Amino acid sequence: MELVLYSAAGSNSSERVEWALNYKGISYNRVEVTSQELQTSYLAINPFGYVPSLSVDGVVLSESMAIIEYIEEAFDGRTLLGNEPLVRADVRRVCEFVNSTIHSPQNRTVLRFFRPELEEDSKRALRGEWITRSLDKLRPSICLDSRFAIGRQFTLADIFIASIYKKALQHGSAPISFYDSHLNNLRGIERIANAEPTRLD
Ligand SMILES: N[C@@H](CCC(=O)N[C@@H](CS)C(=O)NCC(=O)O)C(=O)O
Repeated sequence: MELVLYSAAGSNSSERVEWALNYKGISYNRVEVTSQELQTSYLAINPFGYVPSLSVDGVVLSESMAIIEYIEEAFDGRTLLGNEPLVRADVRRVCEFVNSTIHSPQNRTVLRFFRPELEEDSKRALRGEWITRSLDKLRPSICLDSRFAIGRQFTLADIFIASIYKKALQHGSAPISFYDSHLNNLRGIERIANAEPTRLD
């Protein structure tokens, strides 16, 4: 099976998929898509104009959550969703919150549409503030049973949370000790740390 991941430096949604693929030990070719290509030639691959996309023997999948669900179903190995239905639902709850509620409104294209008047610095500050406020809401319902976000094992919830927290830091937000600890715990586990895509921080 030939996998090609269309990704972009600094893309939060792509980082989730890369981290999952690396953790599961699935090999793929990574294609870097430039900002210009996103709006031109790449539209033939993904008409949404967003990365990531994953080509599986020429069939293109898009939307990070759908891609990761596919990886989960199509490849054997360690689950990233958990084993129990209730745990899986909880992992999906966190991923959905991060993907839809936290990530989408601070997406560059969304902000450009709704707040075209903002300077780049103001946009960054706003994006960071939105992420940290939302992470505050998430905090009481995660890491209750272990240092992992949900349950007692590493899941997609950890990947989604750690990636969006790093994005807030990249936007210049102040560190949050709870999320620093969560990230450092993940980085303290070799298999997880080795799977983390190249760090921009
Ligand atoms: N819901 C989509 C979001 C994808 C998305 O927002 N991708 C961003 C990078 S993280 C992108 O391609 N942005 C293109 C742009 O801003 O022009 C997913 O989960 O894959």
